[in-house]
Amino acid sequence: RRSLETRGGPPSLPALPLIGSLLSLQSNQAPHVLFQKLQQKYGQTYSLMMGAHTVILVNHHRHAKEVLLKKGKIFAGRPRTVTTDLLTRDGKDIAFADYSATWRFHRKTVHGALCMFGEGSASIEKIICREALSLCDTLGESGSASLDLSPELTRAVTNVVCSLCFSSSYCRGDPEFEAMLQFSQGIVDTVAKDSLVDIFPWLQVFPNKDLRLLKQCVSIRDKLLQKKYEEHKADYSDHEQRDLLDALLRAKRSAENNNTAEITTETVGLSEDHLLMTVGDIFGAGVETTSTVLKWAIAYLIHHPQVQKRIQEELDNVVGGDRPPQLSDRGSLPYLEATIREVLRIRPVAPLLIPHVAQTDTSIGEFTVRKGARIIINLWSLHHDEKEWKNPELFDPGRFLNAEGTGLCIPSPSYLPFGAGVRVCLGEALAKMEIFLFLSWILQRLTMTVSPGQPLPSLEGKFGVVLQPVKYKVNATPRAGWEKSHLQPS
Ligand code: HEM
Ligand code: PLO
Repeated sequence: RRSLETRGGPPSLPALPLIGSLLSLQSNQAPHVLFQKLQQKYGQTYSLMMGAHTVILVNHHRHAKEVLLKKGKIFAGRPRTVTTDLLTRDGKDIAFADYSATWRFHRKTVHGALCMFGEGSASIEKIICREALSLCDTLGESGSASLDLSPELTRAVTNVVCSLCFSSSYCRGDPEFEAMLQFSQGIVDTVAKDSLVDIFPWLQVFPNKDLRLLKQCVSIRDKLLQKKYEEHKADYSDHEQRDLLDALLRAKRSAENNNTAEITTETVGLSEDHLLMTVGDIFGAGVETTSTVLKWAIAYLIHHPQVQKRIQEELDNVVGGDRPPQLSDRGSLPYLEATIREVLRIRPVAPLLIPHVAQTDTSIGEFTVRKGARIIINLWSLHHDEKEWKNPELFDPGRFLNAEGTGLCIPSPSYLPFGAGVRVCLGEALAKMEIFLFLSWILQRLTMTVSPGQPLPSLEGKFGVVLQPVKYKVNATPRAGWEKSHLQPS
């Protein structure tokens, strides 16, 4: 009977040919594309060995949902890898921490703090709009010069997450901000090098140069986090919770004073390391993900001026020119919302999510899975599945509109830009608010183009811990009536 239910493990790649293909394809083929192609030979779910670890690749939404939702808790573990251990002091953060009471407690605390911000007087919406105004002013002043949007977009999203985490922000040219740009890119480039699955340490081709760079960048980041931590500790008050770091400090204090209760510093792990690594996660995720989506969105809008024009017409009709867009407009701007969904489909920020680990012996579909197996959900395959998406490489926001073009829909179950289940993205709501507000403010006031003769932005992603676009330059031209910013912050 048993053999009827499960057929043993998934089809397995021979180990040696995989090494060969990984090494030869490394330069011109990103892992998510390679893993998508290997389906043709091995089926939608297959396994391979990476060092001593069994890795199972899931390329279809049915199995992906079984892993993330139906068996979410069984698959809620995370692997330890050389680079993420370096980044997070052996998994003392949220994203790269294994399933545990400590992980659950930190996730809950951060979630609570973010929710509180939504309502408070310094609401997230106000913070984002302040940064959107400053961003639009800077871009509008660029005149006819071509500029790399990346530093300005990054400063805007950094300031949002800085306000949330530390109640601080950066001015243009702030040396601390310039340093942050450097170390964060260094971390994105190197943490990604083993694509989170420990391929290279095993093959011993992990270049020491990269590991050294990662250590350097992590040490600069840690000094910055430590500085913020000391400042907060110095003027902490039980009566006022200014930001996320205060929320974590309060949780730490109450655990320290409450050694009889269930929540003690030992049981939930509220060491200084845990606090630092947790804010480090939110800070890093807050900056790198949102800025990446904005860069992809603008790159696609430049390739598809008719989409940009239709969003601007929608904004003109719904918001007009006398006030800036606000969160309550979100429901009335379906075409903009559909465009955001399409950007998140065609260029998912985390094309392989973060690897999951089976916490017990279990199964995926008819395949048995052993405890400790690493599971990679290939979101790229889900979002580019030809059976689910007609012409998947075509950028078409219309996919997410109903037949009349007046309302939104999710046309396929093969769509999970933020993951799902126990490990679903913790910043989904925040990210959606930011992307909506930044894009609507920009497109109300400015039109993005490239100068005649300049190349269009490349749409080929640079694979890493986030899938980033290659650097490009644009012209930001004020629209009629917006030649000089005339809306002051309220
Ligand atoms: C995890 C996507 C923005 C914080 C994830 C995962 C994905 C994702 C796919 C992994 C889910 C899994 O492993 O199953 C995105 C996208 C974003 C975004 C597409 C922007 C559009 C943010 C922001 C924050 C954030 C702004 C910070 C507030 C996190 C954290 C985790 C996570 C902490 C780890 C959750 C855990 O392991 O328990 N995100 N994210 N993300 N994200 Fe995001
Ligand atoms: C980005 C570089 C920072 O310096 C450190 C950092 C922390 C959290 C990571 C983030 C980096 C990349 C994007 C990640 C995020 C946690 C969740 C998020 C991996 C490495 C995603 C998209 O899964």
